[in-house]
Amino acid sequence: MAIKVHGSAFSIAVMRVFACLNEKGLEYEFVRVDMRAGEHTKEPFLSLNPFGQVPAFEDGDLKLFESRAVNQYIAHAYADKGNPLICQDPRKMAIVSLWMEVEAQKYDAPAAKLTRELIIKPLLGMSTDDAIVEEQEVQLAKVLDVYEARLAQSKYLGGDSFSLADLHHLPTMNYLIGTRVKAVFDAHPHVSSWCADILARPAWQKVVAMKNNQRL
Ligand SMILES: N[C@@H](CCC(=O)N[C@@H](CS)C(=O)NCC(=O)O)C(=O)O
Repeated sequence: MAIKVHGSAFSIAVMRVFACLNEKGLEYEFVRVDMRAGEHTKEPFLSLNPFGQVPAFEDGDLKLFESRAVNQYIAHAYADKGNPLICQDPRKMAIVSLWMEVEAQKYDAPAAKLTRELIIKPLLGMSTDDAIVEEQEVQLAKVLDVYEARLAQSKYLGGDSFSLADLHHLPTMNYLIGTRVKAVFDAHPHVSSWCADILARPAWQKVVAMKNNQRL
């Protein structure tokens, strides 16, 4: 199998890449990195990602890291496979790119901090910092106010069809919907319907099933 994803099935960035590969119907090998043992901070992993973060990705002799860049590669290289995740039309693609940037620059910071406090820290036996949670819920709500207006006009963030712009939200969304932060999503009806729609995608459900079958 030519495609390999190195990481932990619990990692939001790794799950983002799995979601993309599943949408494309591609086969891949999952190479588990034991993060609790610090394998991501040592060789041979550092040769794949010198920043010591998962995922690392290989497609034959092509080696990549940074989940969003990996997904753009997959969407372009395998454009003719599975579900389309990008647009050929430059004007339509510009809108998809815009919302991919919004996810990375605006949504991800509060969503990832909340995921860390409410999911990852408890999984690692650490205590949640409630002050951070309260502060980041306010930040997330402000971002979702903008999403609510967008999704009142457009079925998906990037346009009429599901794209990478939506997909990139799935891991944090999936984790947070199972926490008190669900109330923040639910306060935005169009956002809430969009979440239910994209979380139900078979490609995403396969990612969840894979995580649930793995040890930390
Ligand atoms: N921007 C990177 C973020 C990667 C990242 O933060 N990975 C986390 C797991 S979700 C990690 O490896 N954390 C361990 C560390 O930073 O030491 C991407 O999207 O790939």
